Amino acid sequence: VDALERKRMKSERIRWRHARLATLSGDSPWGWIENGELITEGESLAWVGDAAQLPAGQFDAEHDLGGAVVTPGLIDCHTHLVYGGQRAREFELRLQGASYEEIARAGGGIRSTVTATREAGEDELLALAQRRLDALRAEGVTTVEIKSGYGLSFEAEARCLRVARRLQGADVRCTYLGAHALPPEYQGRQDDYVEAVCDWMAVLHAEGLVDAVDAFCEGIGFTPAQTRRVFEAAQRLGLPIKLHAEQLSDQGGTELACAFQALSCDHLEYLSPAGVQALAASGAVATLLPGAYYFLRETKLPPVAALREAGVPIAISTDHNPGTSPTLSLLLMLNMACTLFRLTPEEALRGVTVNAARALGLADRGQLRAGLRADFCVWDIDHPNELAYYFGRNPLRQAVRAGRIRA
Ligand code: DI6
Ligand code: FE
Repeated sequence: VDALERKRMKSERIRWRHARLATLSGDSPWGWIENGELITEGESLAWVGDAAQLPAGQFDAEHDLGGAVVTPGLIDCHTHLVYGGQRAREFELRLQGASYEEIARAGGGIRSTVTATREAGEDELLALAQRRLDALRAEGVTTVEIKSGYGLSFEAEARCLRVARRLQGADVRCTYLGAHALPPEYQGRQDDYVEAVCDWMAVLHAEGLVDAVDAFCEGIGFTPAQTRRVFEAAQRLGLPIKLHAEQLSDQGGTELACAFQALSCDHLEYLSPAGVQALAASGAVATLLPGAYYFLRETKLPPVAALREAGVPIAISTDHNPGTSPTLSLLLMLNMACTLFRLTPEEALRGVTVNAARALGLADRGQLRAGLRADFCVWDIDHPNELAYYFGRNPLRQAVRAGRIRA
């Protein structure tokens, strides 16, 4: 595409008519517009509204959506998409009674994926991750967050982040999760490893590979004091933070993260009332991960009613990873968020659009509204509640990313 053609595409005005819009904007249920239309201008939404109010003007093209339901493009705001190998054997061991933590302490778990990831070349990791991303994309994901954390050396973390940056077909936000587990070469030297994680962070950031910083604050992960050091390093670099918090126990990680203006705290099964209040006061998003809850056969539910009561925005994500959530279906997570966590279908959809955008600090997407990016999905359904109703069925007709119909 030459420069002139690019310029033409940038300003192309396209009318998308005969749509039923779940804008998720405003206060009405679903932000619903029954006789809706969209106008895109290049990569952005120029107008969204009722067909009766369509502004006059010329269009470069028109698409008739035939009354289909349109939602914002889906956002998977917490994944670990780049890694080598898989852990089906560990799943078998857990089915025979071993716990996730026992396996981790015995040197399996995250560490076994670290070994497989270090052995894989960059192009091999890219091919594996691209296939996983394509599966997410097939259900309407237009933006995805991807964490490092299976390299755990400077070189291997950099390789995983480079792979994330090279992926095609969705907007990728890269999160540095060096503090995911202790690599074997640092055995017995946790604090030295945390120092290394902070040193690497500055270099990786200088190379343009980091959009946010995360840590695993847990008995089998890092202590609140160590997590604080990671956050301080992020803060010095001006990087936003997120946290794997209160997944297996209440460590007070949420309160700590909120003191650093975290974008989100994720998992939260063991979140205390004080943690709920910290989230509410700071405005951080609570990201719930029903896939990990299900796959670990957890019984302790995150405090959804308290979060709702306190007005904490709730996001939903796959947490795709080989150990605790090997799913590649964000739509399945909508269903599980309702059946397991008792979210409403509307809350679940907000969790993978407007609130997921907020969990990534992205103000330019997540709703259908003039001025935002033209990322949207066209679904073969009659009502948006069907997105959470089906499981194992994909009603996506087409996805539009930055104004372009995706291949
Ligand atoms: N919590 C999780 O559920 C994943 N990471 C984390 O900190 C699991 C990672 C794995 O088991 O490979
Ligand atoms: Fe995770």
